[in-house]
Amino acid sequence: MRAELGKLSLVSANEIPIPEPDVSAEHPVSEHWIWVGPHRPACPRALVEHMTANWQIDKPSSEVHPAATYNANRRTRLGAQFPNTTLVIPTGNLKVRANDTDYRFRAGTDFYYLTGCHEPDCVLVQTTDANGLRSTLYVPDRRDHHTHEFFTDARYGELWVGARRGVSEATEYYAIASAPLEQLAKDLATLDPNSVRTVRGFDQSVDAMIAPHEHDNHLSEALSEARLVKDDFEIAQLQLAIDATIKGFEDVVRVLPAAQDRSERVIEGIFNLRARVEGNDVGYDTIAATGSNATVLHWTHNNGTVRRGDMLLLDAGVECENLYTADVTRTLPISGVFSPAQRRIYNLVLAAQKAALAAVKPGVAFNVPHDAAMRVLAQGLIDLGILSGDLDTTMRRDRQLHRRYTLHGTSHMLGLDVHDCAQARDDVYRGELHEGYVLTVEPGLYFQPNDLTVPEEYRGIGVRIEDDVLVTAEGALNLSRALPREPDEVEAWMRAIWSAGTTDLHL
Ligand SMILES: [Mn+2]
Repeated sequence: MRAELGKLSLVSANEIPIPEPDVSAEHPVSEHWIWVGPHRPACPRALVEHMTANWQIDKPSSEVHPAATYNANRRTRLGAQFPNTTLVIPTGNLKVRANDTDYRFRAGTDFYYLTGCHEPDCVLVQTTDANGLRSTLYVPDRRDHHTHEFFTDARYGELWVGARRGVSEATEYYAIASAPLEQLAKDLATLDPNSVRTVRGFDQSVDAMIAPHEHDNHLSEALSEARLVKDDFEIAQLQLAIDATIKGFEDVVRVLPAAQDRSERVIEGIFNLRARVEGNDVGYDTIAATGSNATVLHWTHNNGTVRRGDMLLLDAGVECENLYTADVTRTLPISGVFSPAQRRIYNLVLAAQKAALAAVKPGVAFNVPHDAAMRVLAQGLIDLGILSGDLDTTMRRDRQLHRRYTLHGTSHMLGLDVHDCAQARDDVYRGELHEGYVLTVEPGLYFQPNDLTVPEEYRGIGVRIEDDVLVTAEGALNLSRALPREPDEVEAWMRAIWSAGTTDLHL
């Protein structure tokens, strides 16, 4: 992709006449001009020469990615599952948000799990055969000062978007053999199509290079299932993300008085600010739902008004630099004190969560904590007069009337993705829990504001309590336990933050 810059000397201003641009996509260069794209004026060759010369070259860094050893082990384990096969795992491409601006790029999870690489367009290719495992990371050529794209390409040019790692830098940093992406199609063409599997749907150009195979899904299943058990690095990263999330919840409480009578977006903004301030991002759109918006499970409009007598359901998670995300929910009284009705429903959900948490341990089926939570909630709904009949009838597989108010499952896996390991086979995902799994425990009750089966005092109340739990050898460790859950503790925690003084954010 280098511009063919012949050996021309700079042209002095009084040497006229220079011919008008006569370049095009078909004839991209001429003696005096270089074509740089549609709707763009041709670029003077003299400027290209000036812009691409006399830059100091930094000494290569010897830094290595903190997870490089873990990534190599993951590639080895994956390769062992696919003998005599080439696996092609793309990260995906930039996606247009509007016209010529893209969304912030977030690496494909499977690709990232095996490489630690954040750059768009890259592709991991690994082959296991009689000679063992060979992995190659295909990375795009740099758009540095060796090409006019350095300053003429606003999407990739390094003067526009910053330097990134090319082949030699990637080899060093990710501790993996690397090759130019531009060589990928040629290399894949030499392979027997029957021996290639890929993860489809991330990169159209890679999908087009590889004939579909009936067992392509085995690769994404294997990758999701490999991620079920978290290694030490992953558990530490999840704890970092959770700790940063707890700070965000504290920030939200701190500004809650200032957010009253304002939009829920004040709350969303404060949580997300904490994520950004610490060099992180959010793992999913923050749900900042007050009042009856809390009964909308994925309320991300966050445009309701924060009112003193209501509760705030805040479902938010920081995604750390290495892409592991927290997923935590607390339901807080905006005034700092639960009303009796709010407290009654809150305590019911808390009892369900405790029942579920107590059930998490190795060897039990994925559904056991959920069933424990649902029995508590269903009994509570009967006690409140919302459901009639006895518990066993309510819980019967062919009845399940409590689900009008509980709405969702109690747990999902958590890791690089907020809903992690989603491509795992169902009998594996929903099979027994094992040491090293990380899952959420998040029962809820949701009384729609117009639900005529619910006593009026509870209509519009939505409560969810969500923690992130590591399955240990003996049982479970609640990684988000530092965030208060007991209603008295929640109220005391809010009081303590407020009595320490609110920050003046000029909201
Ligand atoms: Mn969740």
